[in-house]
Amino acid sequence: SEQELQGELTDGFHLVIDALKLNGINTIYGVPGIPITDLGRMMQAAGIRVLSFRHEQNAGYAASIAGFLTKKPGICLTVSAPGFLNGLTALAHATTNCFPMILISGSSEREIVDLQQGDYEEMDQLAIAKPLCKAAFRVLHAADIGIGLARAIRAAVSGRPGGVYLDLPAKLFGQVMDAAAGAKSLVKVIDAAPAQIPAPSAVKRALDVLKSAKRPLIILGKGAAYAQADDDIRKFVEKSGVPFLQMSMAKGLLPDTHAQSAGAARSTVLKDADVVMLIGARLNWLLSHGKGKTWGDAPKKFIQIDIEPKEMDSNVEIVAPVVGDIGSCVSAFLEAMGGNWSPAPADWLSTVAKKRDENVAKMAPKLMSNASPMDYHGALGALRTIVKERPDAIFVNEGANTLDLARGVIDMYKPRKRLDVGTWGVMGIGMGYSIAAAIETGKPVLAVEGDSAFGFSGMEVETICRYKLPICIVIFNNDGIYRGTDVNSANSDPATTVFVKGSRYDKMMEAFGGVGVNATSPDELKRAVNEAMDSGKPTLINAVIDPAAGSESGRIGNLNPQSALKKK
Ligand code: OXT
Ligand code: MG
Repeated sequence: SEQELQGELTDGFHLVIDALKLNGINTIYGVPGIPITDLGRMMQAAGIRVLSFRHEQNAGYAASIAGFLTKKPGICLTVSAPGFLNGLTALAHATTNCFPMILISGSSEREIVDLQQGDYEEMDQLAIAKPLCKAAFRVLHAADIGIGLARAIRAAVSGRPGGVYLDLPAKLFGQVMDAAAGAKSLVKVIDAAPAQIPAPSAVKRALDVLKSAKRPLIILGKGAAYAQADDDIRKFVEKSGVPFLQMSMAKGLLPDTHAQSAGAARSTVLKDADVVMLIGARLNWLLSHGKGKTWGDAPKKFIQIDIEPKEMDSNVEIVAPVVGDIGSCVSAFLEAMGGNWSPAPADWLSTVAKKRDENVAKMAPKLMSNASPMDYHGALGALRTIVKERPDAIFVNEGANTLDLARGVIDMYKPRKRLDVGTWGVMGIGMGYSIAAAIETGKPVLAVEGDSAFGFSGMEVETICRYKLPICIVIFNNDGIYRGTDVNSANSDPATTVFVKGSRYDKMMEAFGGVGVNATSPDELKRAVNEAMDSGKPTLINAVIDPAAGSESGRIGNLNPQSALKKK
């Protein structure tokens, strides 16, 4: 009670912990060291789950995806300068992908840093973080810790979510203050992400445009998945009768096998649609900026639903902008549609379905191949069945061919089950995402990784074994980046895209007590994955893929600049 606290003291360490707990933050991803080692220990003692990683970037990616999965800011805790910089990539990634995250870094003596006198790990971290995140704050007085964290939480989750940096100088932790005053200084953030209700006129305008369409299309982005408005989104899509495309991390919002799914008729719907409704999807490079060859010649009208007003008209004209949070917007649509909405023209839906079924049928035989060494389709055909049978498992995916082909082949059945490289197409999210997904959801994780992609975070297999997480990693080992067949004819160095041939990544897992398997055929792969998913034991399967099977940059080879002078 307040009376008991009279005369008692608290300090920065305890106030940080109390402020986090008061706001329901009970999991931290980080790497210990000066000046936050004791903070980590004390957090753990106070009942916070502190996941200790091998590299801050992986802890940061874990925090970012924890934010996506929970709508609460994922927290990454690092030391100063180098640790901070290691975490910063993930913070920028969170901001780009609109995931709520807070990077908390210890920092060195302000007086010395500002005079540039060469302190231990000297760096003006606040200034460096600022351009890479939504907001950045520094707390200098213990009495401001409560406000500092409240501001960080609000900035991370309200409006369009993103990354926030919170700078805590070493000196802050030891600062002592009266315990009662300290307790009073803490802030429990109320309604951290207030609903943003769309204007009724905007809702009506959007529905009028949708109603006028002959060939409408709905595109669901990961913003729609983030919203956790799954039932209303499904109701809205079904009531509209409009074919839908799901961006990579939106897959499963509605099952990929849904009658209205246009996932396997992507180029057809993008070209031929006359009205396109974007829900939590941005017209960035992944959608060819809403123009050019991908979108065909026929004129198009875009309706866009996004929480960020500045998103509108970013690439092309948006004839019906609807600004608000996705949950509020979609429920407003449902209400405004009323009881007698006539669904999209049936001939368009059947044209799309026909194209989709053709593409699915074309791919089917490739997925049956039991050839050894495996090609991508043979290996993915085996995994596709496993995911179908285990729709609650989380599917993590990175690589080039390993990513692009898995996206097409592996159907998702439930929302927020597919986690991948996101807006930047970044390699290195694999183990951080897998760890956070296991921790935050308690569900088993299947991570399908290119051998290059895995290398960016591979050391975290030790972390996975240490925490005994139910993660099964499958490495599509084709001896390199895109392919394992390049040759350098200039000298004896290997080509820049190839790795040691015949590597056995499974042995890395065995080194830490996990299960390692070398799989050379789809049957072996299937058996090993099923066993891992049943046992929940940390497992790494080295899936041997034909080094010649992949293509340059997977599905995005067109983005490589070409030299006109290149020797043939
Ligand atoms: O309609 P059409 O005919 O067009 O057909 C489409 C669908 O309709 C159809 N489809 C289907 N058919 C049948 N059945 C089903 N179920 C079905 N579903 C779909 O299939 C086609 C394709 O569909 P899709 O995929 O939806 O459409 P499309 O056209 O591909 O979509 C466009 C995009 C842009 C939306 C999509 O391609 C996309 O999301 N792409 C993301 C690409 C991406 O982000 N790639 C990662 C980056 S690549 C590169 O940068 C790499 N690096 C460099 C690097 C990076 N990234 N990061 C860092 C920190 N450092 C360096 C590196 C190092 S990749 C990489 C490593 C690669 O090596 P690995 O060993 O890891 O991997 P491997 O390649 O395996 O060796
Ligand atoms: Mg590879």
